[in-house]
Amino acid sequence: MDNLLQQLGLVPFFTQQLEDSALLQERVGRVIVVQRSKSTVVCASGERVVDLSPALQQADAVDRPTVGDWVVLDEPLSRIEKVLERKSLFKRLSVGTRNEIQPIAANIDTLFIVTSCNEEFKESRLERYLALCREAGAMPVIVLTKADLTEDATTYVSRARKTQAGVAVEAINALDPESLASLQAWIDSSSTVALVGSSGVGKSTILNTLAGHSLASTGEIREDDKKGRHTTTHRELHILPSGGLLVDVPGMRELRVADLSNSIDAVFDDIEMLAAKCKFADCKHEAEPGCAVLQAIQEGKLDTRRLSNYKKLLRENAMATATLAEKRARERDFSKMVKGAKTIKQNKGEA
Ligand SMILES: Nc1nc2c(ncn2[C@@H]2O[C@H](COP(=O)(O)OP(=O)(O)O)[C@@H](O)[C@H]2O)c(=O)[nH]1
Ligand SMILES: [Mg+2]
Ligand SMILES: [Zn+2]
Repeated sequence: MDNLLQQLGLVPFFTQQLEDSALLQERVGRVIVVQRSKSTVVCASGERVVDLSPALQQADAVDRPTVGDWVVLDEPLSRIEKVLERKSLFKRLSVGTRNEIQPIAANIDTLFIVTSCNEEFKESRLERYLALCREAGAMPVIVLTKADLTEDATTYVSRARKTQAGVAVEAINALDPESLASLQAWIDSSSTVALVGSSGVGKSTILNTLAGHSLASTGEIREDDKKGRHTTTHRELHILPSGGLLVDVPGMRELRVADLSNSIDAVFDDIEMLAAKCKFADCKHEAEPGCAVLQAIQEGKLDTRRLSNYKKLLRENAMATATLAEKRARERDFSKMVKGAKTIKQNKGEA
């Protein structure tokens, strides 16, 4: 197997999906950038900017290639013919009214959920990311940047640890290579890590410090206008000199959830465990008698904020999931109608 493909994280999970191993020599590659209809793919022979096959152009957003995907190109190496089955996929419900699942990064082993040791830190946002990470099938690490700018990084660490039982938390100074050694432990030679988090928390700085030189531009964000200054405009997969791959995912204002009630339950398994002890099986933990969850709040064992965020995520998820299901049903009906119309036309033609 080509060394470059190995460096890009090609593992048997993907090669096993190829009917013909000869494809490996030239037509298999990994998507490192997606911009509108063009994708940049690295193959054994190098980097190419390619289009999508007509079938992929028509496919649902979630089935189209995204950064991190392994793909098979056509013979002239000018377009993507096939997206190989993904090991994991970080995704969200699209912003706006289209209500489609939007893929963010594919085949991610570890997700660095980046936040800062300052007022930017919000448990509720971390819990949302953790549910999305669990759904993606990646391993979460909460990375607390700007630990050098505060006296009490340990307070932030213990707050972060409470967002999910057993979750890994690292406090760092993203500008200091020595401080990043703790992160290096999570990046082995064929693994892919995605950096997510709000704008300005230090994602690009982490990438640059790990790379040893500037790969992505970094900068202060302007607080005075909502536009901010988006220093990273696109998602890109980078090979680190020490091995391993890193995707810098620019700050996303909205991370809408859909189709992930099981993952939400898993992140909040402390609440789930308490709920099993409620008197009523369908307890909503609002004001019911014998509610073990409310009792835990009274006893100071559970945070009101955590319970309301749990309910909020479940509500948002249920609404989005219903909207998606409706949309899928409408699309099915429409395609049935189109097929029906075609059959009528054909029958008439034959008569
Ligand atoms: N002192 C300090 N500054 C940091 C740290 N991480 C990021 N910064 C600074 O915060 C600003 C935003 O960082 P950037 O990497 O562009 O954030 P991004 O939007 O998440 O990619 C830059 O000026 C960085 O130098 C840190 O751990 N310590
Ligand atoms: Mg950036
Ligand atoms: Zn209850």
